[in-house]
Amino acid sequence: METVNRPDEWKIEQGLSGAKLPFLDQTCRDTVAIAPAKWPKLFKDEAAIAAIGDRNKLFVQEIEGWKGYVEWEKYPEKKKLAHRILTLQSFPPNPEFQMGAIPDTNPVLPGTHWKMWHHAVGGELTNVPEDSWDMVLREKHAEMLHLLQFPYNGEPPKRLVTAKVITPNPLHFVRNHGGIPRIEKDKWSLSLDGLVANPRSFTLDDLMDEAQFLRMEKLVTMQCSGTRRIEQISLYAGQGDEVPQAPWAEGAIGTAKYVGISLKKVIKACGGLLNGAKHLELYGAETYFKDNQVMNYLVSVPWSKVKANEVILAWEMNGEPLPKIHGYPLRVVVLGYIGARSVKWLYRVKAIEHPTLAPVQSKEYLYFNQQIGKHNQRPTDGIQIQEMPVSSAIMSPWQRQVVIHNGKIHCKGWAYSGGGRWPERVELSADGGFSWYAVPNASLSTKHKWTWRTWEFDLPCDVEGWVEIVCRCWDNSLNTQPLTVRAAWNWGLHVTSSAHRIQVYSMNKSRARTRQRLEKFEQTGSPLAPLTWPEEFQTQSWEEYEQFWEENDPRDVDD
Ligand SMILES: Nc1nc2c(c(=O)[nH]1)N[C@H]1C(S)=C(S)[C@@H](COP(=O)(O)O)O[C@H]1N2
Ligand SMILES: [Mo]
Repeated sequence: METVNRPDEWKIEQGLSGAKLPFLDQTCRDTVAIAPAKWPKLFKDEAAIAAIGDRNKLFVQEIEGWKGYVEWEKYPEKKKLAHRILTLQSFPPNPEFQMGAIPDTNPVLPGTHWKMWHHAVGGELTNVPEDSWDMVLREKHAEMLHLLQFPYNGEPPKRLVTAKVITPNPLHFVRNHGGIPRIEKDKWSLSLDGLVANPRSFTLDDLMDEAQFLRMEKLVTMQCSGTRRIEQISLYAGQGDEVPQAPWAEGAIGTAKYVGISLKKVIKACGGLLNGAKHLELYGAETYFKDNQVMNYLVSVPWSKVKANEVILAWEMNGEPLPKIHGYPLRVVVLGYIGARSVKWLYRVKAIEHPTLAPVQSKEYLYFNQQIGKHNQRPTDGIQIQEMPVSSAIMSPWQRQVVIHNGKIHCKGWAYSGGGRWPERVELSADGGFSWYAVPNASLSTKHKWTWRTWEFDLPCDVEGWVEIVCRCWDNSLNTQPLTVRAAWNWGLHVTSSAHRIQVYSMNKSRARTRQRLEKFEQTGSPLAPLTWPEEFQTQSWEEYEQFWEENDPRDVDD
């Protein structure tokens, strides 16, 4: 007899290949299995695309010296042409990783769609994917974990996330929604328009004129609201935002000293806002794609935030001009808000009445409640994420790591709170969150209003075997973190702010028997790692075994 099941049947039944699992529709008299769709055959209407015109003329560099910048917001007609080109053809799927295996590669995900969309629109965007990757290799550290090659999303490895309180520029995480424009500083200018009294534009020299604008220097932690998303993905698949749900670990956070000026002062220099202006729409120069539409990267921040001098226009990062990948020549830094509002490659600020309708603001970076999913979500069901809640993470040891210790496991990590709150206390537990130890103040880095605190701690752990180490933070408002990922899970896969849990195998060498056993491994040359390698020696002599039963009651008794 031959087996008739598909070879991966067992994995499918066990939910290990979730994307291949049929849906069960139990709403009819007989249950119907809905098989996963196959990606449709690709099509491309070459003739219709050619008829639209010469893409090298249609989609040109808007301003000389601004490589990779195509202006879309001013030209609705041009947007329509790009949309038509994108709908006259189809594209292959991105790899499934939320309900399947994550590739063993670095870059982890290639961003197939995004590369092809750029190539399809062509013109100035033709070389953007390749150009941007070159820039990554030039500006970032050789040990970066490239989660998504294009648009580039990368974080430092855990070992380096908190190695320094101030993150060196090459190690600062990067989160892009498109390419990396290359703008010459002397050709750059910023325009302010919309509901301002006197619309005008500024060169970088204008903004750097200290007689006009007071310099600001701030130490700021920037956190992407996708930080630690992998914990939500590992639990359940979700939508995330459009850029293939970058499977961030704990490294989408970094701290830098920025130099610049307050956006409020620049608005003042334009004669202030007109009546009704409540939001500032911020424009980034690269091209973003959503639903076959092209656009520039747009978000908005409330005037109240700007008025408090908490929105900075920055040109310097850790004593250097902004790296190109971080927004050169000028970016926004919004203190205490999610990274998404800190627009890079800023070229325009427009005063408007309401939060922008641009999709990054209105359809992404939303925090849904748990009854909201793919089949009932509306953008208005989500809270637009601005300030991040209090959070923390363990950077050492790692999930599933075996730790040999003398009764205390040495742990390292970070803690952060948004909105100008800061970590007051960091606590760790070695028993899944039953008993907690506070990290002494001396083991936490200095407090600042807008930054994280890094920490180290020797966590008492008596037991042998698998333990769950948990970390949580209390901020200065005494907010703390939900205890489980499930409690914070949401369809958008944002704001993974639950207490950080890792499972670690504890080998406690302060116990005589463990110490002796470790010596035995050494004497016999029996490999210690991996944990599952069988011991190559007896763990008890027969004499000891028999002696035990002589001294103790037998296993079973007769009456
Ligand atoms: N123009 C532009 N600005 C942007 C983005 C972008 O894709 N384009 N990404 C935002 C997001 S989501 C984050 S988390 C931060 C990341 O900043 P970094 O790449 O300098 O670390 O930039 C924000 N500013
Ligand atoms: Mo982000």
